[in-house]
Amino acid sequence: MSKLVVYGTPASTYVRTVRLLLEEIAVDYTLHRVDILNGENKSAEYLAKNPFGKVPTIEVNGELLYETAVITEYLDTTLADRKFSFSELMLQARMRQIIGKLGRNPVLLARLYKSCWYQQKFRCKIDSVAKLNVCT
Ligand SMILES: N[C@@H](CCC(=O)N[C@@H](CS)C(=O)NCC(=O)O)C(=O)O
Repeated sequence: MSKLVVYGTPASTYVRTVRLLLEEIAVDYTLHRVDILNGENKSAEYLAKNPFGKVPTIEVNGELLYETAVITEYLDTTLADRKFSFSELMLQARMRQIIGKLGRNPVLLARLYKSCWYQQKFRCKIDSVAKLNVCT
């Protein structure tokens, strides 16, 4: 696999989701900043990568992929033997549901993370969060 590129704004929860997975898998990648606050995501250059103008988009082996749930599924399958996915269909669906709602409602997300059920089922390795330094 050629070096992976993640296009996006570090603070975006969707971008963080993809980067957290990459940190967990321990794969080398480049973050190419596309700042949604100054409209870079609507530039012709970025729209050529993702016609919806949303972040993240990844580039892997010359292919472009967008939509966080699709990206994470692809990365987990190709790089981690689905270590971070569920085999049970309902849990798979719930994971996609959470990923789909990530950027929409941070308060709901915080509540989800605090719930015991989610902590047990989606035990994430918080160490990765510290590595990302998403504010810079
Ligand atoms: N369905 C997309 C949503 C991504 C998304 O909404 N990203 C936000 C950042 S958190 C974005 O690009 N916003 C810029 C805009 O809508 O102009 C995904 O799952 O990747």
